[in-house]
Amino acid sequence: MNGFLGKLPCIIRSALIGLLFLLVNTASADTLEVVKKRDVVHCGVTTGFAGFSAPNDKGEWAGLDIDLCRAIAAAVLGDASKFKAVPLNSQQRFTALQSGEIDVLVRNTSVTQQRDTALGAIHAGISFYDGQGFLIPKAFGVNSAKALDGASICLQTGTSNENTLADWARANNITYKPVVIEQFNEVVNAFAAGRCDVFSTDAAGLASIRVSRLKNPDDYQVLPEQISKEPLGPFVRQGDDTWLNVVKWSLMAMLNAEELGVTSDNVEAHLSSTNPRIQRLLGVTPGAGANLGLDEKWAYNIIRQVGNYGQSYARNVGMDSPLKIPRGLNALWTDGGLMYPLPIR
Ligand SMILES: N[C@@H](CCC(=O)N[C@@H](CS)C(=O)NCC(=O)O)C(=O)O
Repeated sequence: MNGFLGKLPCIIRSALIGLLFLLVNTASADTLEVVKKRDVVHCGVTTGFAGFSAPNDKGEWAGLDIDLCRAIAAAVLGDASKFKAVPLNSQQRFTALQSGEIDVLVRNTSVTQQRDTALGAIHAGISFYDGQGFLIPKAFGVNSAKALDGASICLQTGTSNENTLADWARANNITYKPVVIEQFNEVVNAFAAGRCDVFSTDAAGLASIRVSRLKNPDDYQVLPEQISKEPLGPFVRQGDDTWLNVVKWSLMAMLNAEELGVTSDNVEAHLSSTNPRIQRLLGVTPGAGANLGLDEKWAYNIIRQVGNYGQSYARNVGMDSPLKIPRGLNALWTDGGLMYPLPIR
């Protein structure tokens, strides 16, 4: 089957595998029960993208996406460390979800109509709003993406970046030479060695590559334009609404906690809060946990062990991190951003 599938274009291959998966698995889809029995969440992440999912100095996986893996583990198993990071390159990620190798894909993955429908996958919220951009050596001497006509552009196989760039170039009458490489390390090395003029992927990813992968970050710049919307979020398998809810509401718990000013440091004190919203979030007033098939301390455990969304953002990609990405669209709606936590009631 691999030989036959291997000859098909990537999207058709993924769609076929998705269909096969759905036919085989619809009846037995109960990821929550599987995870509870296994006592560990299998979380699909990148092969190493600093700020989002990468091993830190101590060799432990860390990042904004990893914090969501940890949050799901805390909600379901009461212990944020009970997750296994399964590193996947861009090309492998949906197949790993379809085959059951992972329970959830938490990796800078853009929600698109095709991915949300035809691959047997469905998104469970947006954890980071991004847009596709361009990283160039300053010596290249341009300040606008429109000046990239004729450039060679490095991209990774299996990303939405390939099609988005092609659409944008066509619409703007720009020609370019795509240099498409499957493994992330190899794309970075190709760019660093000057085998392409430009690297194009999500802007936050480019900020991460610039700071963590290039020898002299100051010799490079991310161009100001973004050519697309890239709403990044976790994906689960279609047909498993209970698990979809667990993942979705774990993210919502982190956002609600930020909105309510509940942090990992003050959550203990908030247990005696008289605010009914905080009482429901922390399980002091029961109900939300039972609705999800979880312990009433599900959100308390997330906040205590992982923190709220703002804390996770600041330490991984924001001002307390090397990336220093402003909150921008990822600020709460009350601060002019798009993060609008759905109410827990
Ligand atoms: N958001 C885009 C791009 C995400 C993506 O996969 N980016 C590449 C960087 S070019 C990546 O994260 N690679 C890491 C890896 O393969 O481990 C998508 O969902 O396709």
